[in-house]
Amino acid sequence: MTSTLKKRLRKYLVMGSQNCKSNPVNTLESAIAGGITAFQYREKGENALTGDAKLHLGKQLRETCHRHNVLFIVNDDIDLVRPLDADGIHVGQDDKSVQEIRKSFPDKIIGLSVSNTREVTNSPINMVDYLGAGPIFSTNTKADAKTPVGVEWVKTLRKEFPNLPIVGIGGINTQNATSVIQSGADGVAIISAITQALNITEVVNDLKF
Ligand code: TZP
Ligand code: MG
Repeated sequence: MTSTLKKRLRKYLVMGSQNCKSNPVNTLESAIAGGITAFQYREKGENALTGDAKLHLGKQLRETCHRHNVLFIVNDDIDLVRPLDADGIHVGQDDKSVQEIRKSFPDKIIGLSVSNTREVTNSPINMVDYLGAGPIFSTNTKADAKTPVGVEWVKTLRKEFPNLPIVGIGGINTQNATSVIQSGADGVAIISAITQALNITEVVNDLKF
C-alpha cells in the first residue's frame, strides 16, 4: 500500500477555482493529460466558491479524476469527503485533528502538513498516510504561508520517517522540482506553476522524474 501511495502522490496538483485562469475542469483535464497522478480539491481563500457551488464543482472534478484513475483528495473540508466520495483528506495544523478524522474515516487516506519539528512532535504521525512538507520555497499562493523551509526539511523528515510517503509543497516548479525529489520526497504538490501555465499539459510533462 505504501509504495503504491508513494507512486500515486508523485505529481500532485492542488487547486480550486480561485487558482484557475480558465475553467477548473478544463484545467484539471489539461493537467491529467500531462500526467498528474493525484489531485487535491482546495477551494479556499479569496474568490473561492462556498456551499452548493463548492459541492457542485467538487463533483465535476471528482468525476474527472475517477475517469482517469487520478487520486482525489479533499482539503480541510471533512463534510465534503462523503458527498464527493473522496479517496482522502488533507489537513493542516489548525484543522480538525487527525485522531478525529481517523475515527470518522478509518479507511481514507489522511495527509498532514508539517512545517517544523515542533509540529511533528505534536502530531500523531503514526495515524497519517502521508506528510506534506513545506513551504519548501517561497510562495505567493497561500496568504498565510510560513517561512520557506527549503529542501533540508524534506531531508530531515525522510531521515526520521524512512518509509512514510512525503510530498513537498510551496513554490515548486519545473526548475526546482527535481531537487525536492532528490532530497527524499516521493512527490511534489503544485498550485501556481501548473494553474498559471500558458500550456498546462506541457508544464506537467516537464516534471521529469
Ligand atoms: N501549503 C504550503 S505552501 C502552499 C500550500 C497550500 C501553496 C503552494 O502553492 P504554489 O503556488 O505551488 O507555491
Ligand atoms: Mg488546512
